[in-house]
Amino acid sequence: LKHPLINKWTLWYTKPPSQKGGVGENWAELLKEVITFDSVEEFWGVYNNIAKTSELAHKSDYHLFKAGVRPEWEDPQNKNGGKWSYQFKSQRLQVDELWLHAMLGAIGETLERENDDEVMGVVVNVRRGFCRIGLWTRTCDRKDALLKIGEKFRELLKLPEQEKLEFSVHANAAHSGSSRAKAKYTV
Ligand code: M7G
Repeated sequence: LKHPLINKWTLWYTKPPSQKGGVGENWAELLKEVITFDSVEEFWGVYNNIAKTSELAHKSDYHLFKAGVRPEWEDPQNKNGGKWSYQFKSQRLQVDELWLHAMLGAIGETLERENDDEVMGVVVNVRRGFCRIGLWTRTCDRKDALLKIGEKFRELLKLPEQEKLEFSVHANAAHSGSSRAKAKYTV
């Protein structure tokens, strides 16, 4: 018996560049599609068989996106969007738990109201000395809907009062070549 998910989801992985760098090492070539699933059981099957985020090398990412949406700014369904993100000093257990909660919120569709149609996917970035968890949305100026989603994401991650979640616009990140674009909203 399989418990169907409302949407089909694809897991992606960003491979860290090799030490030498070189040809075939740009963003698009490091991004790998892993698997697509549409049931709770398949989700756990995948989860139990891949490396934990805390075991990944620096510069790795996992992305869990709705099937048919590439986890990139350039995708037609992302190009007008943005992301909520939370950056923190990585501690093994914390990142694994936050990432699991983020994925469950996405596939369980608990992050938005039924007609919002905003959530594109969730991402975890493993970087030197810190991690970042993000939630990508389809648009970047539906303030009320986006703030509600940010609040839900905060609750899901169980962030303490003093921690901030920031919303940034993909177009700005793409322009500045970095994800550290200025925050448009904060919750
Ligand atoms: P990041 O992984 O968002 O954050 O971006 P970081 O700065 O903490 O590592 C790192 C780099 O990856 C960017 O400067 C881009 O070169 C590349 N990159 C990241 N994303 C999400 C994209 C994307 O959606 N499209 C393209 N073309 N490059 C990206």
